[in-house]
Amino acid sequence: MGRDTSNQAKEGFATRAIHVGYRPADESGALTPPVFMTSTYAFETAEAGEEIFRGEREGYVYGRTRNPTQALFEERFASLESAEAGLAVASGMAAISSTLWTLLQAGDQVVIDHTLYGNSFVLFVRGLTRFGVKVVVADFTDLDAVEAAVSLGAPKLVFFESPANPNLRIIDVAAVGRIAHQAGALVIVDNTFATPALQQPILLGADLVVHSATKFIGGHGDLIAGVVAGPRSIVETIRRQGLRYLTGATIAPLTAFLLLRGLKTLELRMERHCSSALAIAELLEQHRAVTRVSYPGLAHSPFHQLARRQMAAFGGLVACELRGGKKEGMAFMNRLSLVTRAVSLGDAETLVQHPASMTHSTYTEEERRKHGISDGLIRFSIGLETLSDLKDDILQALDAVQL
Ligand code: 4LM
Repeated sequence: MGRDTSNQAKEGFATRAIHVGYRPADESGALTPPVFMTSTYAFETAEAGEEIFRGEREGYVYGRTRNPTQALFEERFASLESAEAGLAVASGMAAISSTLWTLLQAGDQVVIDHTLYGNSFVLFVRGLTRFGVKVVVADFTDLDAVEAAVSLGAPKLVFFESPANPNLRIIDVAAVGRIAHQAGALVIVDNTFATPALQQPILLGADLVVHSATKFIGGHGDLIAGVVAGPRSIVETIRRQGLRYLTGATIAPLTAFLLLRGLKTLELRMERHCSSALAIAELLEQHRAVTRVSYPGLAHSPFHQLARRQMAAFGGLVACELRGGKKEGMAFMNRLSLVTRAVSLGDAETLVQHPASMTHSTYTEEERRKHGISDGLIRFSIGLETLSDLKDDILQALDAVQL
């Protein structure tokens, strides 16, 4: 499915999202690349099979590790992340766990930011710790704290999200990267909230990027998938170990096809997610029922300047707290009628959820308090609906909150 790639570095993001790796003439003329629904691949001869297994010859072996539809998505996605190579897997958690199982062993130390998606957090602090990995948790918005944390041992890797789930803290990717690299650690960034349309961590100094492709990359709330991108040698090691025999968390060919479809409109969708999110953040801020709004696009956000430096726009998620707290927040959520009460994000539909009892319920109450995930926090994933309809729904629900 090769396409002349000599021009690709010069082509724009949306062009690459639509064209990298395939042109109709490569196949039957079909505008859209085929979906290869196959579990195994024929070897031309027994010897050819042997050579492919030994890595002496290019070729597909078995569907657990590679499929042509998946390979096309991986090539295209790597181009968008400015990475050498990509690996698509069954979920965001599969991307993270396949990566960590490959890179870590008992006795290693890692340093993580103190707000991560709830299941990423417990994978580190209650999963990997069972197998002898030491996990140091620090507030990555404080570079002195990062410095202190990496100097506690010789960390193998640092891991963080920016914007971070659920409260949209922004981490200085370049600065954390410098500190981590000085300590000899690999830098892994979960880029789910930004997507490569808004931020390319590898250009800022990160080594590896991981994603829940379930979210904005798929973009339509109809699949579960994950991606890793970075240097070819590391990504292929994750495929040969993490995916092949440590997790076996293979992406389905049809899901890879849907991700290719999602990529075509990613830049366009992100523009709408971001402009509507800013408008909703401003609307929330002006309402007397709201005590706090977290959105890096607001000029007075403590993260605004940093976000402007490292992101093209500020993302589709907005978090807020209501006067009173959790009870009023829940009542507000129950009043919404167009906005859907659901976890996940990045869909066409606007979603709202309560992190303390939902996506971040894996944290203990004390961890949530220490890590700044308040009980009253409400998180919106702003969708693609007509903005005035979203505003009307949110306003009527805020007006109904009893203060
Ligand atoms: C949610 N998030 O927040 P899969 N990394 C980040 C995430 O937000 C998520 C994953 C990885 C939510 C799911 C319910 C920053 C998930 C995990 O769900 O395994 O594709 O991704 O609402």
